[in-house]
Amino acid sequence: VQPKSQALAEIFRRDSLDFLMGSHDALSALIAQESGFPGIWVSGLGLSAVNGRRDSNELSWTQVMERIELIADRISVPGLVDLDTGYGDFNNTRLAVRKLQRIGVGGACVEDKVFPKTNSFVGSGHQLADPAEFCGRLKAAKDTAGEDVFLVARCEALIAGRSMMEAVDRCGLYAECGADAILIHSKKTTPEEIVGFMAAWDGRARIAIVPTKYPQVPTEVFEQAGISVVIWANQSLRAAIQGMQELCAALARQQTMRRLEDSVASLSRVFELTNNAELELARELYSSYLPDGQCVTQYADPSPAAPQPT
Ligand code: SPV
Ligand code: MG
Repeated sequence: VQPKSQALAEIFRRDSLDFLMGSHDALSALIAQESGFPGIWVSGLGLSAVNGRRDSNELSWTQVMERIELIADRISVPGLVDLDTGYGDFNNTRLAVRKLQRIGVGGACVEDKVFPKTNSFVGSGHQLADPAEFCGRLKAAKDTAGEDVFLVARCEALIAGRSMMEAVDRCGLYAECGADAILIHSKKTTPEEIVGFMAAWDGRARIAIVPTKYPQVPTEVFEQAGISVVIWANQSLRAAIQGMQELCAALARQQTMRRLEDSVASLSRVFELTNNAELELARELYSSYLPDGQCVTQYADPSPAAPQPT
């Protein structure tokens, strides 16, 4: 089997525009895979939100890694993990990337802000990392995991209100430090910033975007600008919230499932997603097994009778 890091590299290398679907747990990742997406984005916002936490590094490192492992265990497509800032300095970043290498999920995305992170769409005046310090994080990540983890450097310069020149400069540096691709983020509702970046970018590395704040922009605009990968970071999370909210509100009102049953997934769909059929097959194979020609000799049970309660 092709390593997932290579599969991710191929997605970025292709000339056609590709899409990574956001996930926040194994179930959403499985649904994304089943829908035909060639890879998934493991969203930091999503992992936090489904646990009722803010996207401010409130989940511990081990809590995040446990969840990533559960996701990676169930999917065959590669996952690009949102590693936020790398959880600290170069040392924290390389340890996190080494863990992803062992999990074998595919890729890591590290952003040029400081720990604890702030979601790009929350507040203003975001503190950018010193470029050389961030480059150290990238170099440490690359030196640690090499080709085993596809490394994406995420630039938050435009989010922090810095100039286009600074954004392009930073991304150039990040590519030189060994980033396999660049994610350029924008919170504008129109495509000018992203298109402007692409016009100024020298193509040193492939570019990914996260069009959360500019959903009205047609995909052809991204294609013509030369973007390689679009990440639908949180659409699945928001769809799940909407679905649960609508069901809960209706059921609280109606106090019966009579008119609602058809609006939710069936239990058999749940069992299909968790692949219960495989367990049935495995049970037939393994729940009782003897090699050909072998039999079990029956012996008398020498254990004393259990004492009776008085
Ligand atoms: C995430 O999904 O956690 C992201 C993308 O980082 S965004 O929230 O759009 O910044
Ligand atoms: Mg994030």
